[in-house]
Amino acid sequence: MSKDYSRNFGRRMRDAIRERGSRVALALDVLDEQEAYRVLDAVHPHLAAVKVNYPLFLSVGREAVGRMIGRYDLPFIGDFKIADIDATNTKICEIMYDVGFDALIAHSVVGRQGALDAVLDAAARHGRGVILVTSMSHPGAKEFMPPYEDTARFARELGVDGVIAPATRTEEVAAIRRIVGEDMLILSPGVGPQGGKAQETLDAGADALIVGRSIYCADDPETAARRLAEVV
Ligand code: BMP
Repeated sequence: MSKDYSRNFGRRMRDAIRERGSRVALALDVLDEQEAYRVLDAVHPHLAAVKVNYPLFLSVGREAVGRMIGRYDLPFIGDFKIADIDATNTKICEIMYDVGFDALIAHSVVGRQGALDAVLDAAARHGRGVILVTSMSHPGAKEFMPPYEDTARFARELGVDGVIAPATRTEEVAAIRRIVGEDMLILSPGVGPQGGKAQETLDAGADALIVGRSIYCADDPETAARRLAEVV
């Protein structure tokens, strides 16, 4: 077991889902600041969280992302799929929690000793969350990644706040829910262009959907986000 750390992020996400009546986390993979604000201003009332990945972070930089996080009363998740040795992971986490992310996504495949322990320790120092990838939504996830039963058990052992499980294979979402229990968040990407269906994914046990292109590429992002938020 790793050091105990606050489970505030799980609570914060579940509060946001309840209070905002939405199970949608926006994957804000746009490439400029103006576009990011155009989308966020239109859709934020229909969101439970925002996820920022390399495309936006590398395009606009950390100061701009920090300002964005400060402007919306929503949990922000940093999706940098942290997967390095401890010394490097510590630096990445210190930077990203300082930027203001409420939780960071890490890969499970690097293991705990000399890798994820550093992520959990940084989360504990900052009182923030860690979300572990158990299984990915693309077809190639079946080529080399470990069995999802093993990564889900590992997530439970580590006591992370949540896991990523694929909306494109809802039988995995259901199995991962059985393994991780009811307390742990399951966030599921893959709805829309990747082929996953919102209702099926929530029915399988996901707490929230991670949705990008179906919202920010829509002619009317506000309507797209509202309709997704109506799926419960
Ligand atoms: P979209 O809805 O546009 O397919 O975006 C999905 C988002 O979720 C992207 O940010 C992608 O990097 C992320 N993601 C994914 O699609 N599958 C995974 O298994 C894990 C992810 O983080």
